[in-house]
Amino acid sequence: MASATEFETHEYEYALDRDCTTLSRHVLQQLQSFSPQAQDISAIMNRLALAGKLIARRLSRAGLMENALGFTGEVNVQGESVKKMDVYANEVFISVFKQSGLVCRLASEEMEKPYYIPENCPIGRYTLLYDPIDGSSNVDINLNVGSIFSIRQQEGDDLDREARDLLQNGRKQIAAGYILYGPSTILVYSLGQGVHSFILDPSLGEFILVQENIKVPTSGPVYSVNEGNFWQWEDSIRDYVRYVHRHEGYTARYSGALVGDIHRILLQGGVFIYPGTVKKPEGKLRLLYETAPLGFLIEQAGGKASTGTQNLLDCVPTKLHERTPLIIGSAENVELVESFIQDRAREAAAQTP
Ligand code: P6P
Repeated sequence: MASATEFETHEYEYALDRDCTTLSRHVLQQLQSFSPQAQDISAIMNRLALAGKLIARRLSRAGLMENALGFTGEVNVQGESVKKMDVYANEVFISVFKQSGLVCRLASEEMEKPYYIPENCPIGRYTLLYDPIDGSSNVDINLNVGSIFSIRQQEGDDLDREARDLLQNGRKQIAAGYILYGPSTILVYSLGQGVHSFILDPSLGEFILVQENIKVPTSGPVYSVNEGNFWQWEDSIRDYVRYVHRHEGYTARYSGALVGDIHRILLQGGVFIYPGTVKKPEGKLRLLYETAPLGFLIEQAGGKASTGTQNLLDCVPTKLHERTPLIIGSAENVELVESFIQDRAREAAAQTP
């Protein structure tokens, strides 16, 4: 029962109102409409929330369960060893969206080809692209991992198994976001009208709004990169890392799981870099369900996302699992990295006969 003081100071009303700003309500507020598409997006976001709850529950119990952790012994289309949690999370998304009636096609890091849900196609003209568990190497050591998602309109012919309509730039995304499984489970999303975060309240089973219109600081102290790859990088990235080593005010943070590293940058500022290497100029991260959704979010939060030479949201993939280098975060920090790339490019041009 609220005390008289709480009533007088309206803390009670605030707390109740906050607890009632759930994800589905927020999406409809965002779209300021109850149109069929608004209701579709709200329902899709609700299904994503359900997937997040199921995965969060599994993660919290995995260490106590037989056969929940460790590797399956399989290798996925990325050439990466598959964790049991990768398979579970991928199946969760399929199951949750099969029942949704809303999504016609799922494209996942874990599946070579898109997964069609034909019974949904006449109604749900949407494709969900996702990385079910990003950073799964962290799962067995109880460190944070994440899910990344992107929603696009289904434009292609449903029988087009090459999904050529997905091979468009990141500005075609209707919505994008991530779920961070950490000390609490956080869902961050954007419909193109700002970036907003929700925390899962297990006692309610709801994601409750905690921050609206998040803005990434224009600059920040953090640089997040795996310096173990230093000698595989182009000279320009090495130049940048030498610069931050020699200048005050920088600090290195790198968790090995993209979503947690991006969430830190979103809130505290700085830059995350996963560059290409001399041998693999395209880098490691995948465009359609990793770098493009995160680029969409960070740009919505006032930051920048780049391949180093191109705005990331302008990248047009030639294949579903296309990879791109990623430089993402505070505008000033991203521009500083890009300046080293431009300097080296000018030097190279000047030496070209
Ligand atoms: P590295 C995880 O495998 C992942 O895709 C991202 O979550 C993470 O940022 C990156 O790869 C880590 O890669 O080469 O530094 O171990």
